[in-house]
Amino acid sequence: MRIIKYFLFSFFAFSFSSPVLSSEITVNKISSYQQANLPKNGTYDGFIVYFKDDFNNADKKKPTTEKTAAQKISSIKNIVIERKISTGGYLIKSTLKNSQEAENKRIFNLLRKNPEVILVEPNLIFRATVLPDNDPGFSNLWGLKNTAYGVNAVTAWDSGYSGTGITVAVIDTGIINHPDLNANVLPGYDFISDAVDARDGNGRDADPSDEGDWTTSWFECGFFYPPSDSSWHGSHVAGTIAMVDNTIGGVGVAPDAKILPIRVLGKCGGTTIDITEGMLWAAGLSVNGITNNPNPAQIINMSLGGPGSCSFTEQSAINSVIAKGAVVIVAAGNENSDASGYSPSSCDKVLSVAALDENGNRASFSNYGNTVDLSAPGTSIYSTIDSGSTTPQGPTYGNYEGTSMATPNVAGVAALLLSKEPTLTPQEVMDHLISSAKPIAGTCSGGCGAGLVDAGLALGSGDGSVLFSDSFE
Ligand SMILES: [Ca+2]
Ligand SMILES: [Ca+2]
Ligand SMILES: [Ca+2]
Repeated sequence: MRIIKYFLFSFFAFSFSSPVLSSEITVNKISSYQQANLPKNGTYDGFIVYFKDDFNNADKKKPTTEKTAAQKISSIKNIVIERKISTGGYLIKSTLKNSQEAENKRIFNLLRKNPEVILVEPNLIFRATVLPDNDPGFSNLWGLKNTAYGVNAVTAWDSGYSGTGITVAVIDTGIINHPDLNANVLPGYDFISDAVDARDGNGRDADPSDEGDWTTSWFECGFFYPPSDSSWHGSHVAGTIAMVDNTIGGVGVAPDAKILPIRVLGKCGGTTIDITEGMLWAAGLSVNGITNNPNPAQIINMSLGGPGSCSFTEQSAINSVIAKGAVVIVAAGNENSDASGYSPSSCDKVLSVAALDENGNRASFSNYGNTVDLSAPGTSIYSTIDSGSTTPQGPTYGNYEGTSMATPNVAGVAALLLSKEPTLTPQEVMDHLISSAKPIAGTCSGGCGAGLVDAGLALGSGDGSVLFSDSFE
């Protein structure tokens, strides 16, 4: 049996937009920003003070200088003007080292009451969050957002969890050289046994580079299948999980997770043996003739499948990697039929993922049914690909759809959860994701499992305890 990638092309798009932020603070309104109380000590570093003269043009008074500012507040002891800041205020600090709360409060209140001062604000300290507002493609990533349709990765990032320390194996077509991926890509392996399928001139090897999976004729692979350009499928999947949080392109669901690329799908798909041995190696188990993987994955993403029920070989490999500590997340399939007729979506102990569209409905192509555990966005998913129609030509981005694209959304959320609760077992990860899923906003005839995976909710319940399980075993 040949196993194929579960994705469909929609359209390719380059999309770069910059955030537009603009706010004018009018003269009359500045005093309305005055707050009555100071935040907790340690959450700010000095005060930003604005003087009336700088906001009172009618009086035609001269703007303050550091000298006149110092004069205006000279009655307040133990403070110093550090510098004028570009918004027109002054940074003022206590001269006492480790100034205590009462002292800060005294300074704050005296500044507030000073007739020359129009506004005092604490100079707040912002902690780093992973919120990727520098990635210009962020606006394209509808599936990451905290909406009725997205997986709500942003809430997990805001609470400080971004996949750090977690490795996700992407069992797929390999990986491309891409500046929005490279920093998160670990050394993987190429498990494609067939040199012709692999297009790299040999059998299994340590280089999982995607050589391109284009085909030029209907019978090139020995079965009837439409010719197509190279898909760069594995890199698109990898990007959805962990595109790098930087100033280019998009960002993954878990931008600090690592990707372990396991190449199993060549131009004609992949075989059960190559896929299952790739899984075993990914999880850190031994495979004959190959040095063990030094970076075992806690999550295995398989955006692939084929018709038929789960085979013994597949189920054995799945059981082994789960026992080793890897959760297995698989695509439900793109046949608009019951997922129980396809594998690995019908295998036991895997998390099987259906695709939703931008309105929260089951995507028209997505499989469904009792073997589906969860759903996730799977249409117009923006991620990393190559621009080449055959061999790699250079990095770009594209929008794909498929249960292949929904699956890495769940894998990414699993990485967020594990970065918060690294001791969860694969079954506990599955239980958390399932029990915390939110109802889908649209409709899903046939059944989309527990609903839409939600990172915020999953991490909210991610305290190591299982809320409840869908398992009746
Ligand atoms: Ca090879
Ligand atoms: Ca290779
Ligand atoms: Ca990026």
